[in-house]
Amino acid sequence: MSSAVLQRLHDPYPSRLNHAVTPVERWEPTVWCEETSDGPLGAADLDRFADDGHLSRPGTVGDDTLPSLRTEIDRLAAELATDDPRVIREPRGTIRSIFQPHLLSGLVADVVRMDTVLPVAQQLLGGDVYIHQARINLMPGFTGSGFYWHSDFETWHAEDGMPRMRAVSCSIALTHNYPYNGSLMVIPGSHRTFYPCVGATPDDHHRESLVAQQFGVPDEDTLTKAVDRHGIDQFTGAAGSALWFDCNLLHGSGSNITPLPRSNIFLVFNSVDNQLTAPYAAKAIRPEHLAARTATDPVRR
Ligand code: 6CS
Ligand code: FE
Repeated sequence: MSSAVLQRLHDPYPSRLNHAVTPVERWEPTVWCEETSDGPLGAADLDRFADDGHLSRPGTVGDDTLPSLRTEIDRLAAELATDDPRVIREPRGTIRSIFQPHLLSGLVADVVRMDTVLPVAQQLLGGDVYIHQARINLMPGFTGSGFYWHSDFETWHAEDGMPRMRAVSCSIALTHNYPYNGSLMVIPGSHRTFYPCVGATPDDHHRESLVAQQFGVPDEDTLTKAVDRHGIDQFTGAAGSALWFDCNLLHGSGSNITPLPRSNIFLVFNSVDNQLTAPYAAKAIRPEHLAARTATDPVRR
C-alpha cells in the first residue's frame, strides 16, 4: 500500500469524500503554550482564545506605520505583472489578493516580526513558528466580493497536507473594518469541531477557490446547526487592529457594496513542528506562494 493511501486511511480529519462524514471533535489543544508562559497574552486572553477560537487586539500596527504600509500595498498592486500567479483577481479584473507580500516587501516582513505580532503567534502555538501563507486581501468599495464560510484548516489539511491544528491566522486591518464593508464573520467555538466537507478536490482547485470556493465548504445544514449552537461574531475595528483566529474556526465575509474599501494583511503562522506532508485529499501539492514547503525556518526577530 502506498504511503499516500495509508495516510488517507489513518486520517483523523477526513474530508472531500463523496459522502457525508460525522463531524469530529477536536482532541488537540487550541492554545499550545504552558498556562504560565511568558508572552504578550495574559491568562484571560489565552482562555478566551481557547474558548472562542479568536481574539481581537487593537493597536497591533501603529498610526506611524499604517500610511507607509498602505502606500507600499498600492505600489505592489501597481507593479506586479498582470499574469503574476501571486495576484488573484475578481472576475471584473480588480485585485482580490496578493500572496507572499512578506517576500515582496520589507515593510510587510517587518510587520511579521513586530513585538505585537510574532510573540503572540509563538505564545499561542507554543514555540517557534514560520509563515505558512501570507496575503493582502483587498476589498474595494462597491465591487469587492466576499469569502464563503470555510475552515482554513480543512483546506490546508486536504490540499496542503498540514497534519495538525497548530496554526493561527492574524488579520491586520489596513482600513477601518465596519460591520457593513465586508468585515469578517466568525462562528465562535466552531474551531473545536472538524466539519468534513463533501466532494473530491478538483485538479488545480486553487484557480477557482481563491476567487469563489465551492469545495471544502460545509453544507447549509451543518452551518445552520453550527450557528444555532454558537452564534456569529464579527471583527470590526480601526485600522491597525488585529484579529487572531484559530486555523479551524469557521469564518466568511459578505461583499462590500459600500464606497469604503476594506483591506487587510493576512498572516498565517504554523508551528515548526507541524510542517506540511503530502496532501490528505488532493492529487498534487499547491504552489509555494499558497503553502510554504521550503521557507520553513523559524521566524526570528
Ligand atoms: O486557499 C487557502 O489557503 C485559503 N483561501 C480560501 C479561499 N479558502 C481556504 C483558505 O482560507
Ligand atoms: Fe479563510
